[in-house]
Amino acid sequence: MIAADSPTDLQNPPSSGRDYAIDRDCTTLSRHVLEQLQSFSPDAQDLSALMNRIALAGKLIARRLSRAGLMEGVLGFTGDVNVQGESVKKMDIFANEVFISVFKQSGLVCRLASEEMDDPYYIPENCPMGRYTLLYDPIDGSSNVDININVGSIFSIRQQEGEDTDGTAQDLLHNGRKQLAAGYILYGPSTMLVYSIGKGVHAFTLDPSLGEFILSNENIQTPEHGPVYSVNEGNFWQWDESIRNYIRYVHRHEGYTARYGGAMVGDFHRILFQGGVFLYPGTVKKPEGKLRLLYESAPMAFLIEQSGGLATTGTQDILDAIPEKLHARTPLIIGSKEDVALVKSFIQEGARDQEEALMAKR
Ligand code: FBP
Repeated sequence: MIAADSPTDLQNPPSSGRDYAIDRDCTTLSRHVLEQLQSFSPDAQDLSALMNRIALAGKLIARRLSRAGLMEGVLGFTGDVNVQGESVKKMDIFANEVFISVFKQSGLVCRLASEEMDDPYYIPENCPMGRYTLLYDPIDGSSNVDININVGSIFSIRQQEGEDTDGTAQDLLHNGRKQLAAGYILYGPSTMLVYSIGKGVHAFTLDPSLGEFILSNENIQTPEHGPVYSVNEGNFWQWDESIRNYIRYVHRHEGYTARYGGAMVGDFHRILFQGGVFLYPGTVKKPEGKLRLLYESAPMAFLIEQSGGLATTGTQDILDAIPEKLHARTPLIIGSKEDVALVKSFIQEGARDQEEALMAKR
């Protein structure tokens, strides 16, 4: 079996090719979770089954996306506005319902909270024995859906603490280190599922002929530095001077290249494997930024810390940030250690300049 402590190059199998290929083809997600936990305990079985249900949701959404252009009434807007104040896409609602459906009759997840629902959704038949809460963004990169550019689903699993009798999910308002597992599904040329249970980051590729997610990259390590910077420069004049100075720096220095796909999952996926930094800073209008902490930024921060990278709000690690409400937003700077540290140095310098300017006024 594949050694868990070394990034295994799964494209160049060891000598006993035949056994290895069979073994690789049998390394499904649920099996990999159990191997990671090295246990068949009820908790391990539950987490493995939970991940398998997320994989099923991914397959159902991938199938819909792959045929959306040939089907009536699948693309476009619903005409509604969600709790974020954003116009809702039909695919957002479809994907949201899929995640709810796959957990029905599971006894696993009692409560689901998503970008598309004002309040958490309870699956009565799973409560109270279902001790897990699933937080998710059913379609990340919604602006890409109607033009067939990659999108994703982001998920985070937490233990339910307490009864949450008033349904306000106060027990979820804790930092990201409380996550038991996190990951995303990328709907791109191939469909990939990337996850972590706190034991490294691993990627699975959907094999349509098997209908199974098969292990394709194990123990992914994000390079210390990468040439890519990924940010919507259209917001340049809305940013704090320190972020503008960082962008001016990469514009003036060799070796940097811009990549921004409009879906954080896709931009993050590139950086996870090839290094670099993704930024969605706060703006004058939205100092707290755009991306949601509990089901967008915290799951990605959980992954990047496991792959050797960093994730910050600019002033604290994303995994230490505590949301004041379910749909709280946060500025996000995430990626390779050196590149995130460079952005932070500009922010700290900016803070020092502001401090000195204030002192000078006194
Ligand atoms: P959604 O989850 O509503 O799609 O919002 C998140 C997101 O689409 C990210 O995936 C992406 O990085 C960002 O918003 C794009 O925002 P903008 O269009 O302002 O650059």
